[in-house]
Amino acid sequence: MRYGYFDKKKKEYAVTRPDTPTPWINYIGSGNYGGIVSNTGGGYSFHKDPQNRRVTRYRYNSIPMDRPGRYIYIRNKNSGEYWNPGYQPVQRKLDSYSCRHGMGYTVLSGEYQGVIGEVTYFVPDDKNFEIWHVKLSNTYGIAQSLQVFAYSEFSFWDAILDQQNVDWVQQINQGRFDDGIITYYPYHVSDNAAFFATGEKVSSFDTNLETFIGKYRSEGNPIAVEQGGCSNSISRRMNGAGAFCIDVDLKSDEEREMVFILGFAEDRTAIKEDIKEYLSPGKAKEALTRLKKYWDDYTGRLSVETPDEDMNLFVNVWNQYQCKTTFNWSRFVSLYQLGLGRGMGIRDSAQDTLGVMHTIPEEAKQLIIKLLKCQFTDGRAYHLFFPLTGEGGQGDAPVNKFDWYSDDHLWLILAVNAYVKETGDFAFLKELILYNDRSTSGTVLNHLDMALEFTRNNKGPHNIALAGRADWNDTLNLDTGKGAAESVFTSMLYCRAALEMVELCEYLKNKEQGIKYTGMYEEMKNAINSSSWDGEWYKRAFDDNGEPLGSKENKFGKIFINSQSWAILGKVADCDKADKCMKSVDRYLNSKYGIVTMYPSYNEYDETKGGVTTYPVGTKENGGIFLHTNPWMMISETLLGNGDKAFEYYRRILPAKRNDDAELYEVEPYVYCQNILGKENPQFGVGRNSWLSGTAAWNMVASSQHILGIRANYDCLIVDPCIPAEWQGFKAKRVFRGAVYNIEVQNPNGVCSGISKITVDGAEVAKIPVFEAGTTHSVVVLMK
Ligand code: IFM
Repeated sequence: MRYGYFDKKKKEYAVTRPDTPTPWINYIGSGNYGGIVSNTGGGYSFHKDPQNRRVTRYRYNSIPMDRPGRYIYIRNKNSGEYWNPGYQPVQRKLDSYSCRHGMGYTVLSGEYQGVIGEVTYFVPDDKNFEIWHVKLSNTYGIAQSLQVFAYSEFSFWDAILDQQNVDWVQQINQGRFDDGIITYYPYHVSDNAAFFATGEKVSSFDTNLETFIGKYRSEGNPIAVEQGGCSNSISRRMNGAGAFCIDVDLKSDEEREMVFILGFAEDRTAIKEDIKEYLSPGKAKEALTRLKKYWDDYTGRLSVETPDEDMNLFVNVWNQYQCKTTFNWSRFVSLYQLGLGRGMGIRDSAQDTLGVMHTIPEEAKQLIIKLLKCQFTDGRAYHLFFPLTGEGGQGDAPVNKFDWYSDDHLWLILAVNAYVKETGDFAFLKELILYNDRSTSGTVLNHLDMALEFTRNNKGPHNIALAGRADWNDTLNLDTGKGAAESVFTSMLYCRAALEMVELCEYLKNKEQGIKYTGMYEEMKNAINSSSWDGEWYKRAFDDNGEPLGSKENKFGKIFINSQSWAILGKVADCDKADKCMKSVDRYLNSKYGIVTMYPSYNEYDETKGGVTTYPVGTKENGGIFLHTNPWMMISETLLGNGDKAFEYYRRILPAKRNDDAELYEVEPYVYCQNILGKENPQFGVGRNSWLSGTAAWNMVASSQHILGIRANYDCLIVDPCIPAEWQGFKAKRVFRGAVYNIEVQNPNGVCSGISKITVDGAEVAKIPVFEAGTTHSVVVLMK
C-alpha cells in the first residue's frame, strides 16, 4: 500500500494519509537550532545539542504514538468542535489531509468543515528559532468565527535530567509572558530561555502545561481548547508550555496568515529584537524562499540524468538531503536515536563528511577538525563527542582495558583525503590541531600518521588488528578480557587507510613516508591473507580464544559481508580471491531487499561474541540487512568492473523502490533506513531506524563516485563510470572547485566499464583538468 508519492517538481514527498506505519519524519534546521517534525506534527526541538540543549519534549515509546509535537488546534467558536491540520493529537477525521516534506521544511494541511488549515515549519536563515507559518482559509461559503491555539511543551535543557529528576525539574520551572513572548527557563538560570512568540493579538495564553491540558487529560483534549480559552497561567513550578489562543473571524473565502516562533535564546533579553523581522507572515515567507534557494544551491552542485528515474531522484535530491542530516546529527538524534547519551560518533561523522564533501567541503573541514581534536596522542580516538561542549567520550562504561574501538581513528584518514581531493587545500595537512589532552598538538598529517601507528602498535596473535571493544560493528564484542581478539575488518580498513596515505604521499612527493605506508599496507595484507582466507571468502574476526568468526567451520556466522567488501576496498584480495568473495556474498548473503550482514544468524546469546547475539535471528547486525554495508559491496563490484551487479545492489535498497509496499517496509521511502529485517526473520523486509545511518553517505559515494564514476582527485576530476551494460550513457553536472562541468557519458557498445576517449571543450585529454572557478566546461566521455 502507498502512503504518499514523490512530487519531483517541488522536490517534496507528499504523505497522503496520516496513519503511516511509523511516524514519517523530516528535519528542520541546519545543525544548530532544529528539530524533527513528523507527518502529523509530532517531534521535538533542540539547540546545538539534543541532550544538553533540549527545547521541547518528546515521549519515546508513547501510546498514542508520536507525541507531543508542535500543535495547531483550530476551534469553531459556535460549535466548540476543534481539530488539527496534521490530524494529531485530536485525531478528528479530516475532509482532506496532506503532509509535504521538503528540504528543511514541512507543510501540514488539513481541511475540516470548509476551513483549510495549513502550517509550515522551518528554521529561517540558520537562526536559533523555528517559524510556524499558519494559514487559514474559509471555503465554507459563510463567515466563520474561529480560534487558533498554538502549543508546544518545553523540556528542561538537560534532557536526561528532565526525565531523571522530575521533582527538581518541576520545582524550578518558570514561565513568563510579556508582549507576545512566552519564556521558559529554570529558576537558577539568568541568561538562557526557551521561548514561544507571536506577533498576533493574543486573546489568552498559558505557560503552564497542567493548566493548558488539564488534569487527567492529554494533548488530544486540552481543557483550554475545549473551553475556548487559555487561563493566562504564569508557571512558577510544574511543567512548562507555550500556548497561545488567537481569535480569528473569517468571512467567506477569506484567508488569514499568522506566525508563531519557537526557539532558544542564549540571552533572553535579546529575543524581541532577534525575532521581530520574522513575525510578519510576508517576511516569514521570504525566509522560506531563501531556505529553498539554499537547498537548491546545496543539491545543485551535483545533478544527474540517468536512465533510472529513482536514481536521479535520490542522487539529485533525497540522498543529498539525507547526507546533510547525517552530517548535522551523526547518529545522535532521530526517532530511534534519542539524543540522549550517545553524542556524535567519531567514526560516524568521519564517514558522514564523505557524503557532503562535493558540496560543502569547508563545513566538512570544520567537522573533521572537531574529530581530530578527539584523537589521543597515541593515535586512537574517542568514540563520540558532544557538540555543545566538544567533549569526547567512549560511550558505555568500559568493559575491559581495551577501552577503544579499533576503527574510529582510521576513518579520519579517509575523510581528510577526500577533503584534500575535493578542494586541493594541501595547506590543511600542515595545520596544527590539538589532541584531546588539549596541550599537545600535531599537524593534520601527524594525526593521520598516528592513527595508522595506533593500529600497527595494537596487533594480536595473527599479527592483524586487535578488536578492542568493537570495530565498525558495535555489537561484535569479542574481547572478554584477554586482549587477544582480532578484527579482520579493521585490518582491511587499515590497509585502505595506508593506501590512501601512500596516494597522498605520492602526490606530495614525500617518498620516505610513502615507503613507510606501503610497508605497513604490505605487512598487514600478508598477515590477513595468511591468517584469514577461508577458501571461498575471508573470515571476519578472531575471538578472545582465537576462534574464528565468519568461517565455514562455524555453525553460525559462517560468512560476513564486511570482510568481503573491504578485502576489495583495502586491496587485500588478489583477482581470484576477489572474485570468490563477491560470488560468495551473492550466493549466501544477497536477498530480495538487500544484502544481509552475515549468515546464518546466531540463534542464542553467546558471551564470547557479545552484543550481536543479543539480537533475534535476522535482526540488525545478526543477519539483518544493515544497509550501511551494502554500498561497500556496490563499490567493490565497481572496482572489479561489474556495473550490472553494482547497480543491482544499488536498486535493491533504494527506498523509493519500497514506496508501493510501505505497509511492509514501514519506514520513510524518501530516505535510507539503518536496517531491514533479514531473510531469516519472519518479518523479512520491515525497515527500522530511518535517517541517521552511514548508509546515506556511502550510497552517495557509491552511486555518484563509483557507479557514475564522477569523483574528485588532487589535480583533476575523474569520470570513470561502472554502469549497467544496457545503459547507453548518462548526463551529469558537477561543480568542482567552483567550475561547472557538464558531463556526457556515451556507451555505444553496451559495456559496464572502461573508457576509450575523453574530450573537454572539444579537445581530447588524458585527464579532466581543474579549471578556474566560475567557468563552465563540457566533458564527453566515450566508453569502450
Ligand atoms: O558502525 C555502527 C555505528 O557507529 C552505529 N550504528 C551501528 C553501526 C554498526 O554496528
